[in-house]
Amino acid sequence: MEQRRCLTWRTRTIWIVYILVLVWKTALGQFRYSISEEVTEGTAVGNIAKDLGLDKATLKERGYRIVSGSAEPPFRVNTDNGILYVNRKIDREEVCDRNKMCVIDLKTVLENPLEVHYVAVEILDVNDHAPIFPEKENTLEISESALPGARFQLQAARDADSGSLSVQQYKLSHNEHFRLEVKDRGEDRKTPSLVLQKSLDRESVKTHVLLLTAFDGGKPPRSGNMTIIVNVSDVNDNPPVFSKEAYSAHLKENSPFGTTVIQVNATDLDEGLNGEVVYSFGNDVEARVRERFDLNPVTGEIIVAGLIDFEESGRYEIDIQASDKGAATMTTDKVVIINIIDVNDNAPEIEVTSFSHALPENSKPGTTVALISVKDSDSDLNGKVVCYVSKDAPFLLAPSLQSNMYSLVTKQVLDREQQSQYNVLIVAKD
Ligand SMILES: [Ca+2]
Ligand SMILES: [Ca+2]
Ligand SMILES: [Ca+2]
Ligand SMILES: [Ca+2]
Repeated sequence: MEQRRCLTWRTRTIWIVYILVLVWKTALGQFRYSISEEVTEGTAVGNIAKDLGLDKATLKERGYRIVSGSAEPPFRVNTDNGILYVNRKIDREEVCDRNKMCVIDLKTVLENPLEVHYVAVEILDVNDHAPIFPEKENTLEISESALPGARFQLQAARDADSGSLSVQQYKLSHNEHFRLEVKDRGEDRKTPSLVLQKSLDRESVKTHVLLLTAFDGGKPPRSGNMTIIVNVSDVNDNPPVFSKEAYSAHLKENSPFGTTVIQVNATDLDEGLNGEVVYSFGNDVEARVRERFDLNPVTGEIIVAGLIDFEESGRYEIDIQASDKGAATMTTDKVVIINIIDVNDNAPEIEVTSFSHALPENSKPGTTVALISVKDSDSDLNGKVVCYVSKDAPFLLAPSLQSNMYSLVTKQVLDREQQSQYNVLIVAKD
């Protein structure tokens, strides 16, 4: 009883294994062919008759066909010669996942009696795609204050082919400011980045144009390009610079209000507000200067705004500043020298110290009758004074040791009976 049950169990197991082997054999079919993608229609894939172990006549007699759901199957069998042919061009990238082995399974049947044979056709990749970037051009804005070592990730190129036929390396056109760094993230994902290796200066080069090239591993390799435009954005790193080392001007005293004395000019290499210049007086400029001069903040013109009197001040040294409008303002100082030119706006003044009593008529020639002093507030020639008296008068002016001092002396003996009084006119001229 025990023995019979054991026998039944063993028999059942043997049958199950036998059936499984049959199913496995049938299911896995047993031919495997391989062809390259993109081969022309009509390319032979394999000899079915031979691989089934049948001669052509038997194959044709029994009937052999591919059981396919698709309207336009990629393969066909010629039952006259038992060969499997390509029926249409096959694009590996269209029928398969990029990074998986590409196999097309065909279910075929041989009739009389009915047998199912699976045929696996592996589609081999060819390098029919070049790497391609998502965009032809990529624009980056990088501040000129970016430090060397700063990293800027770029878009990666894609290549529809698989494995070594997809993107393998990147190259960057030569540029002293940037180098390329490529991170390998596995599964054919390589990400390129720009790394700043030398500081940028917007004032020297505003735009850098780089060319990034991706290569696949084909023989020969195929490649794709992307233009990288780096726009260097400004920071306020330049102070205004005056166009002259020194500024000086001459101004006539009493010049009318609004007269332009001098125009200063400063430029700033930066961009926008960072490069816009305004002018102002320095903080230490005294009130008496501010009362006499205005400085136009936009044009840099110094304009007369008060009475300019040489006798009060012959020279002004004015501190001015040029500042940009950057957030962190940069300022440059300069001294403007204004020399005032004297004009003859003061008449000489005469002071007479004369005898308070009458002069005796017997006074000797050369007797001093009055002391004359002249002064003139102007300078140089405008302040030099000459004095004289009328030639007809019996008096003359004798210069004294002190400058601008004269003595009025008698020229001859006077006669009271002829003239008892003289009015002497003294003229002082600058
Ligand atoms: Ca490729
Ligand atoms: Ca391909
Ligand atoms: Ca600036
Ligand atoms: Ca700048």
